[in-house]
Amino acid sequence: MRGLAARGYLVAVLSLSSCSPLQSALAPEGDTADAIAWLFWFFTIVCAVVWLIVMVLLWISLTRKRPDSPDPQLKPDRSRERRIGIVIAGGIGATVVILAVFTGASFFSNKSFAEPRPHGLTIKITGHQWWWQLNYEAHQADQTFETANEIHIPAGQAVRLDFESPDVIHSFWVPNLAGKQDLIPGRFTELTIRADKAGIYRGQCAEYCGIQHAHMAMYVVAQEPQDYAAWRAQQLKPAVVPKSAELRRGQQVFISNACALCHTIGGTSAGGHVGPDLTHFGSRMTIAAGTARNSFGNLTGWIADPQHIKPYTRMPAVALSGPDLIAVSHYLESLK
Ligand code: HEC
Ligand SMILES: [Cu+2]
Repeated sequence: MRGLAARGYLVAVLSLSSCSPLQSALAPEGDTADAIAWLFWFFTIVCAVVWLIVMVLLWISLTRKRPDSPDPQLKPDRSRERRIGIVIAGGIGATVVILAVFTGASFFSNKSFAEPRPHGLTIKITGHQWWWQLNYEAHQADQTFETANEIHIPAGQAVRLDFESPDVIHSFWVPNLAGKQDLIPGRFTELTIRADKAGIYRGQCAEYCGIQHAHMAMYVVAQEPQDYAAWRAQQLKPAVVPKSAELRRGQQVFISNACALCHTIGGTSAGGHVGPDLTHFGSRMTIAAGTARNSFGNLTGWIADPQHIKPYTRMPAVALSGPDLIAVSHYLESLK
């Protein structure tokens, strides 16, 4: 037990010291995150300097030699009093100026990204307990599509995110790209993000939203424009048609069980809207909002007993025979 705890501690220290940029507001990769990181360092450095000055003054006043016996008449030394007054007034003045500069700096950097900006793509993001529904919007209905938890965007372009929540308050936070934005039931909120370069940026819900709040992660996958275009073209297609007997059986299992009441698979009769759209599930990196890596083993485990992997998730276990479970897992993995 001791050994395990010690190893856990070591892992924690190592991962902190390596300061993984995978999810860090201090490794900005987009304009909004730049502004926030700048603000952070500005506040930290100014406050550190102020603290140092105060500590030095404190040290001087504690160690300064005083006269052994005070003046018996206690006559105030006018010029000394004036000097003390100037120091105190200077301290108060400096505090007021620093606070005003801080307020201005946060106001203007917030203003720079809180206002709607010119953008290309708009994605509607709906926070559910405990996963993210993504609807890519377009002027033509046949250019729209739905996916979940993995937000692909073209690198270098501003993308607008429109937020909605049908249940409780969630908060969208991808620290490498931007600050937090709440998703509030009954209200529309928005955020414009831009990733400077291609990469994968992890984020997670940042407002406690129920028991599986910690398992409500998302990934922003910023791609070179041509890679993004290829991904988008693939997402617009209906699900691939099963090519083997095993995959056909998997599709049949999906359609003839409760799965189809909660999930959509484009091009099939499965049209439920309770859970994530699975039309291209096989192309996603994770299962259940970052809870597990998307692998065949994890997927069978998830379908057999979702409550074990993510207790209280809104997906119930559906009783399937062993071969049916394997077939449906193969089928879902084939949906690239
Ligand atoms: C009552 C509705 C419901 C039923 C029935 C249901 N699911 Fe789900 N499913 C969900 C919800 C809700 C989620 C999101 C869970 C989460 O992330 O917390 C989910 C998540 C999933 C995921 C992960 C998707 C992703 O992108 O992360 C897969 C795969 C999945 N379900 C497959 C199935 C299969 C196969 C069946 C039938 C055997 C099934 N589901 C039955 C509601 C349901
Ligand atoms: Cu949450």
